[in-house]
Amino acid sequence: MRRIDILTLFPEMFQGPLNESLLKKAQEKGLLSLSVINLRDFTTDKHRTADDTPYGGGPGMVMKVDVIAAAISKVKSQKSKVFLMCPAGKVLTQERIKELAREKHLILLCGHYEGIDERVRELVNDEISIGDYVLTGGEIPAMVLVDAVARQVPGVVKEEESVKKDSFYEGLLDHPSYTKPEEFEGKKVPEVLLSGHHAEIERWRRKESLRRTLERRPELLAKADLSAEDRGMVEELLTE
Ligand code: 4GO
Repeated sequence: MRRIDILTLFPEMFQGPLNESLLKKAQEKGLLSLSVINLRDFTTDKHRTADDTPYGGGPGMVMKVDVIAAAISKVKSQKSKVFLMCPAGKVLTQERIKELAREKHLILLCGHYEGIDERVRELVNDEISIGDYVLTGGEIPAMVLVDAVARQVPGVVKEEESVKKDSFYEGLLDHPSYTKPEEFEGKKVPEVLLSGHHAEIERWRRKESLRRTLERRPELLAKADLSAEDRGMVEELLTE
């Protein structure tokens, strides 16, 4: 059982996406245990102050280190890894997601407002960003991380699908998919997919996956470790 604790000033934000679809099922099946912890519960003054004005002046509020430290201490054990969701962190990749999915206990700290007290950075194992843009808080990035990690946990996504993804289509963009109708506004489903020739279908899918990666994300193709057959297909694509 993987455990993920989310520390936030806005626990209500987590009522939505994490409790639907595959993530809901994963939690029901006991594959994943998600807890959302309200940072405000760790304040000690009568106004329940979780953020304050920045020393040296300037706009906005800064989240207090003492409140965050108390929350981390409460949930942390020897098996925990603590991550701060912030735009200055390392940008998430599928590779990083797979590493995170092997951890027993993740603690995700969501900053909000202008930022967090600098001393919080010493309380975390690492800082993670979901991309090079600034958001109002780390809550949506935490949800993105939870979703991507959850689908790496065995049993969350249908087995055949996840095996394929992990071993075969590694590092490449997905092949195109089609469902009924066979023809829509003159656009037909590729013949090979209706043929029933399993080996041919697999070859076509692999080639389309390579094609798409080559066209849209050539830098991914350079990093992927391709088989001799894959490289043959790339050669074909380059001469088409
Ligand atoms: C994370 C947090 C963007 C990301 C954030 C990101 N913005 N790109 N905003 O993953 C501290 C106060 C950070 C607001 C937070």
